[in-house]
Amino acid sequence: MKKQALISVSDKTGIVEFSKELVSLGFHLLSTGGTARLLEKEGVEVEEVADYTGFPEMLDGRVKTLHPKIHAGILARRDCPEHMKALQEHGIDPIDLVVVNLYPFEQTIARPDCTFAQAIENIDIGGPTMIRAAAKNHASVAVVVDPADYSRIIEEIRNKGEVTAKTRLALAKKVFAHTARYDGAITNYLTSLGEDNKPATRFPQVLNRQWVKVQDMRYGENPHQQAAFYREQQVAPGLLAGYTQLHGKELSYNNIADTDTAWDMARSFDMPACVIIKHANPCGAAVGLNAAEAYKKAFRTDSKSAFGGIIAFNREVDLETATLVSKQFAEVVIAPSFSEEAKGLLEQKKNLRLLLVAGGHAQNDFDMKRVGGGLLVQTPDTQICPESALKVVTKKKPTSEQIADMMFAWRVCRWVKSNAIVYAHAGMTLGVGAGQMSRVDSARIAEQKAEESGLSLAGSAAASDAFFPFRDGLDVICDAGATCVIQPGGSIRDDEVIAAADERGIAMVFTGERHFRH
Ligand code: 93A
Repeated sequence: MKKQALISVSDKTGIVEFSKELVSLGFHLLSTGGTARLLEKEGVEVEEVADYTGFPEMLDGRVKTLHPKIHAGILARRDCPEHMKALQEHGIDPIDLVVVNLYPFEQTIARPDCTFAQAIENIDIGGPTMIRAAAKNHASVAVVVDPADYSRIIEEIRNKGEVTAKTRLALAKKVFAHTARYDGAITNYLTSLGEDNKPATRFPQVLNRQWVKVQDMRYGENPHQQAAFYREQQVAPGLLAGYTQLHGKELSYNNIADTDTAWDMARSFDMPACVIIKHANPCGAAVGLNAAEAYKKAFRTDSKSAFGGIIAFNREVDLETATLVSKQFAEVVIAPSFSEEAKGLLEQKKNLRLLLVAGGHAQNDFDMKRVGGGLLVQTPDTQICPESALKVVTKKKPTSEQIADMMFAWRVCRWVKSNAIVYAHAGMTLGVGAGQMSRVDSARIAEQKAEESGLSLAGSAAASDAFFPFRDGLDVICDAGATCVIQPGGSIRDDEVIAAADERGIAMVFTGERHFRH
């Protein structure tokens, strides 16, 4: 008996060539309306499912393949005499290969003008039913949902006479991931709709996501924890998970976490920038005329802490930059490109990991944070107030140089764990106070850091990620020598803090936006 393949695809990429190969390998093809018409037009011999079942496609195509002659042909156990006898009794031929891809539900709902009715009509019923049946019966049936697998299938049939058991099982796993994702997308969509059936919230009632494992890790945040890294099915250019590793040993859990911050922070600057991250906080960040200058300034902030850091650039790493970087011990260098010479030089360092990542400003749609038995979900903190939105609240007006310093400090401050105080001047951090329970302590630590590095805070700008609840934090900053301060404002004691700034003779601006980071 001829081997039989059922072909029913919405995405018709590569299907004609694939079908021709199947015919040449001796397959009899069954196919649904649109697919059959295309194949016939291209001269491929095919039998319509409707002719085979003796039952027409009906209900505008809602019922095409939902017929026992199809499903029994897929599901029958070839090693079970009763099953095979039942097929014979009912005139059913086994189906050995199922080639299906589904109605494009995700693409349909992604269209801004998509109506509820269009979305519903694009919920595929027959397709998932067939591929689930075929995947269940992978002992005998091969099922292909991804056009990228066509050539491999042809190769196997040609060389081994069949799709091997190993491949059939792999394909079956792909099917259940595929249908789970498909149903997940339907759930996300439906449970995001309002009473009028129009999209009402970006946070669906039931949140479905599919994560694909990139790698198991040797351990997690600590050696006694187990860990793995997952990414989304499609990673937008610019996001960390799309990285390519050019050199070095496997990335650790902490490497990936810190590199994510380093890269996101570096690419948030327009000018050539360098960021050095340690334990999720920048210990130095700077902009400059080029990558080398930015690195020199960033490293200068806190060269002690930079030891073992993660270094990110938003511009190509050239030989000059690589030469400077190679003098320090770093865990990771990430950049949108490396010159050949720079790569050659850095590759001599056995323990340094070099990561290449596409430039771009894509953002995650959601930030997620696990809590006991739950998940906190929010949109990422991508907002940064423009200079035009600054509100000067003191008698003293900032100079244009002070505004530039404050804007830089503010941009850095967004990436520092709260409570965050950042001193900066001339496109370079001078002191970073991170992760303290008291804002005053963060201000003191930032000052201490600057002192240890021999950097003067006289005439610097200071940024505070949230408002000053009292004047004490501001006093520490003034005592340190800063002459301008940028902060959100919004405290019930703003008046007291503004009066303190006036008393100390500094300029202060409010951003109206807060940047807690935990
Ligand atoms: O409307 S359906 O849910 N009912 C079915 O019985 C059925 N059988 C196959 N959708 C059905 N399909 C889908 O039709 C396939 O999953 C495929 O996406 C599409 C191919 O249709 P055509 O060959 O007419 O282009």
